[in-house]
Amino acid sequence: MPVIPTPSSYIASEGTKICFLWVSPTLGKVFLRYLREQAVEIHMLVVLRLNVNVFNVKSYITLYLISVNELYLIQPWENIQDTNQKNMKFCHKEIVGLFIITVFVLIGCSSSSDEMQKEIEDSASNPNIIFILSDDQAWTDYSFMGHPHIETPNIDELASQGLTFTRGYLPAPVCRPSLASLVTGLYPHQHGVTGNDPAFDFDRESGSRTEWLEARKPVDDVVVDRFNTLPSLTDYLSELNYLSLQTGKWWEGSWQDGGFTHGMTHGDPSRGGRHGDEGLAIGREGMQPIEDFMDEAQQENKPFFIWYAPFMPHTPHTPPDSLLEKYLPNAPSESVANYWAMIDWFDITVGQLLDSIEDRGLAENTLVVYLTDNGWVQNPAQDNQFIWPSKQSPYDNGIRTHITYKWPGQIASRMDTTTFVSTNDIAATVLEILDVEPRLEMPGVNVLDQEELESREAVYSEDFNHDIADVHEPTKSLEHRVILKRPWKLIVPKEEGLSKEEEFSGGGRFIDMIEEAELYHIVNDPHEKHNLASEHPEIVRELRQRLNSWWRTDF
Ligand SMILES: [Ca+2]
Repeated sequence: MPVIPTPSSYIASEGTKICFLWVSPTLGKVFLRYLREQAVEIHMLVVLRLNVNVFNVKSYITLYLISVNELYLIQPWENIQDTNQKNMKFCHKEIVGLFIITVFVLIGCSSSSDEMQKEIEDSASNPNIIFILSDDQAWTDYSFMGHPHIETPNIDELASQGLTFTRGYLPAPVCRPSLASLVTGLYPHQHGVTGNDPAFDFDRESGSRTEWLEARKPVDDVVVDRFNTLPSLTDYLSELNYLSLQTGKWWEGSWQDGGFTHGMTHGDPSRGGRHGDEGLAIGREGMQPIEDFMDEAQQENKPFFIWYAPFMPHTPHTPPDSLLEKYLPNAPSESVANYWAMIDWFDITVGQLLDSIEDRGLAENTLVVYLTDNGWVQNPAQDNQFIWPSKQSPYDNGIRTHITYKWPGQIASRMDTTTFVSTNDIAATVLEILDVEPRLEMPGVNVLDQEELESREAVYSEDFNHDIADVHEPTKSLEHRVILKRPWKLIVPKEEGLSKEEEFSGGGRFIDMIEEAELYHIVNDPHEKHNLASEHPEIVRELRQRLNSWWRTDF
């Protein structure tokens, strides 16, 4: 993590020309670029970001500093409550002066707003972006990844047409943290969404599902409100004039809360809101909301972003009978056949979506990104249940996925089976494509830059309890940290304060922790059969040091 300067250090430094803007980081970047082109001498641009939730004073203002090539978020989320009062005072005290300076600079660069507008208009040439998100599927469970029975022709074709990394890693082995990382490009310990549900007292014996959801909401709002103060891809895209559609899984309130311009998920617990509600109909009940949205975006001649995160192949495993019958003869059990058939069904919907893009003549100007949010190994003896190790585990069946970037004519087709990449790279790569510099605390790299890709030494992952034990200290429920440095993978359990002591309250279930660090030659041993920790203590030591220098837990 970079050293984050405090506002006062900049105020105090003499001779520094500072510009303050009440806009967003993206527009701040555009403005700074213009100032540079005009050779206006300015050392620092401060962007004061107004958050949408005006009733929550504690998260009202987020403050950014943009230096020559860097963007600092002054208030990382964990400090918001502690430092907010100070920053609010800072903002009030300085506001008149800041306003005058801002006006002065704007007057001095009289055409700046026109230039900024032009930048926005230029964004009409930006590509459409589609995220296709599988939900609960192991990295092995595709035809092109070698599965002997599951048929995924559409996802296979997508993978072959794009830049596909078969060694992709998720920042978390469970849905909600993984998706939160995808839209922010941050690890869970940075964005604070570490589990699927908050832990809270509730008698599930006597209470209904709706009562549980309503009791959950005020606790969960701490997580959602904090998360929504962070800039996300949807914010950047809105500023670049995109229309954006949320479908399927979404945990952080409604689609409006998530910064989308269109969406399906309302998030209201009295109507079943938790992780997608009405959005979960997409795919299983057809693709019409996406078709309608694309109609509108094309009519308005605007670039668009589609979040396609259907509840597939996720439970309930309820495939059409024809697909189940297709897999029953080869599957070891009906439970497994159901899971395989769900993957096939999901693949069919992916084909429908891609065909529609093609039919509309949009394929050439559309970036399609594919990934799974976390893994899954079907329990052969029990419908809709997984077995260890898969989801909720730090093993590859929990955190590995292939990642595809397809953009015809812009991204060369290539199957990369060796480089370790992270789904945190997706946000960084998309921002680079949009000519928006990623924030410094974003750990991902632009995967289209081969040099940048090859110079990265390691990627990481974090495994927390399914439930967030303490929403005010979300990292307390950590279970394992993971470092992947080719050809090795090290899994380190949290040494103390075991989260398994925490109460379980959510929709998931408790998973055991490992006792000692485990080391795998993950290139030669992709299914993690041979723990080599005792044979290579020096490698364990070196990787553990790297892990600690990345994110040290000291609680
Ligand atoms: Ca999932």
